[in-house]
Order: sequence, then structure tokens, then C-alpha cells
Amino acid sequence: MTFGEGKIWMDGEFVDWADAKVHVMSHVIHYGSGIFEGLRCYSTPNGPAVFRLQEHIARLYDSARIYRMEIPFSPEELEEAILATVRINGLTSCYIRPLVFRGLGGMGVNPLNCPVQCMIAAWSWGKYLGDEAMENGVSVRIASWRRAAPNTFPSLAKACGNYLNSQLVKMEALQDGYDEGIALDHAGRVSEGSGENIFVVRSGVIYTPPSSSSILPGITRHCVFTLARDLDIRIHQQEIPREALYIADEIFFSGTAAEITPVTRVDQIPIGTGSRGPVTEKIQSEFFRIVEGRTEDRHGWFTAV
Ligand code: PPE
Repeated sequence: MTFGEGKIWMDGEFVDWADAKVHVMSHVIHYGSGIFEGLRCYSTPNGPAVFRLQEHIARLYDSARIYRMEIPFSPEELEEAILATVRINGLTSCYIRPLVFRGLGGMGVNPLNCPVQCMIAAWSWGKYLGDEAMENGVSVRIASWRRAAPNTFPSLAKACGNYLNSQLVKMEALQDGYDEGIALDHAGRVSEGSGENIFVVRSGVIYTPPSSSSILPGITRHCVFTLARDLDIRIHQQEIPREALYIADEIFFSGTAAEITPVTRVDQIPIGTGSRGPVTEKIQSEFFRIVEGRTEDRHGWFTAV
């Protein structure tokens, strides 16, 4: 199933891709009033399985609470709808996008009169930053755009509107010939990529910005903490100055779409040796061993489809 085919779950029932429509006067289109998730389903020897389903649904409900949205389904119903969307489309390995948004109910900033609607789509999505990226790494620039300051756009919510900032970061990077951009926070410290959390390795220790650095609290980021502990690698949350990136031994990104991707150049400066480093390789290969079902799911991260 490629992008543009199959069935989409909309407000409790499946409709054909072409019929999954909203009105142009829906609140979300004018005011960005939506929250979403991105999950992956992996093909494992025991069949297709969704990765960290409960955690993604929990974050969706956190986003809803921040924006005072009443989701008209229970978490269990949405979990089941996600599994059903994979099943009905006959997918094994895919990306899944649930979105909760304010629909048609009148114009004006006040969103409270608009119905809260839900949709879930699934399609095959390969390597987010390119097939080569997993081994060779990506080249990034520091964005001229900052992440939103604290108490402006809440970064702990995965909200549609936040991604206008991400788009500025991404377009600028692509325009200038880079694969991705890294945004600094309001204080000039390292925050995250346009759609990835970031990790810096120095002298064998992994560092990553804390949630107070305007990051999305990534679920793959949480996996990195768990895998680092499993592998006896020290890992800390710490504010990171920009120049720490240039003198790092290794840098990598984490994200549902990006999985674990090495970063090998920042602002044209090679990071360490300029190729994927040993700590990145360890975390990355353990991550792929788990998601591809080549080792036991020892942390219970999978839900069978
Ligand atoms: N930061 C941002 C800004 C972000 O969008 C993501 C996910 C992450 C960190 C990593 O979070 P997690 O997926 O829970 O590990 N970005 C999603 C959307 C990408 C897109 O282009 O759309 C994703 O990876 O699914």
C-alpha cells in the first residue's frame, strides 16, 4: 500500500482514501488546531507489530489535554483502530498517522464550538532521511530559526501548528543543500531537528537536551535511554551549547520516522571522523535488532497487529 491508496479510519469507520475529506472551513485548516502522532509498524518473524503503541496514544492524550480537546474515543478504542487500520490495508511494515483535529463549527479563534474529529492513515514509508543515511549519516546545518520559547507554543504537545516552525527549519536546510536542520532553543542551546531528537557523544558518554530545551519528548528518545542502559553506556540529559556539536565525537538523531540516523557533518564541519561512530552504531544496531524482531522484545515495546 503506497501513499494515496487503501482505507482511512475516520471518526469510527473506514472510508476509501479518496473519500477521507474535511471541509475547507474546518477550524484546523485556518488555525492549526490539531494534534497528531506518528507510529511505525514493523514486520517481525511473529507477524506485523506496532512499536510502542500505548506510549504514542498516551502522548496523544497529553497533547489533547494541553489544548483542551476532548477526544471522543477511549485510548483503547484508538489503539484498536490503529491495529485495524494496518490490518484492513494488508500492511506489514508501515508508518501510521493518527490525527485529532477541530472540525467545522464556525470561524473565529475560539475552538470550543468545533467538533473534535479523528483520523488514522497508514502507508509504507521508507528511510526518512534517505537510504544512504543510516550508514553514511546526514549533513545538517544549524537553523537560523529558533524553536518556540517556553510558554509560547508548548513543545510537549505534538501539535500541527508547531510544525510551521519545523517547516521553516527544514526548507532552509534543503534549500542550502543540507539533509536536515537543527534548531536552537530561545536561549541559543541545542534543541532538536525539524522532526527528530538529537544526541551528542563525547568521550563515550551520550548527552541529549532536556525537555526544558523546547523539545518534543520523543518516544524513540526514550528507547535510546533504555538501550544505552542495556548496553552500559552512560547517558545524560543536559543543556547543550551549539559549539559542543562541532567538537562532538559523534551525533545522531532519533525519531519514529528517522529511527536512529547518524549525523556526520554540522555546518560543513565533519563530526569526529566524519563517519558513523561506534556508540551510534551500537545503539542503532540494537534498535534495529529489536524492531526487526531479530532479538527478543525484552521491554515489551511491540503490540501484535
Ligand atoms: N521532535 C520532533 C519535532 C518530531 O517531530 C519528532 C517526531 C521527534 C522529535 C521524535 O519523536 P518520536 O517519533 O516520538 O521519537 N517526528 C514525527 C513526524 C515526522 C514527519 O515528518 O511527519 C515522526 O518521526 O513520526
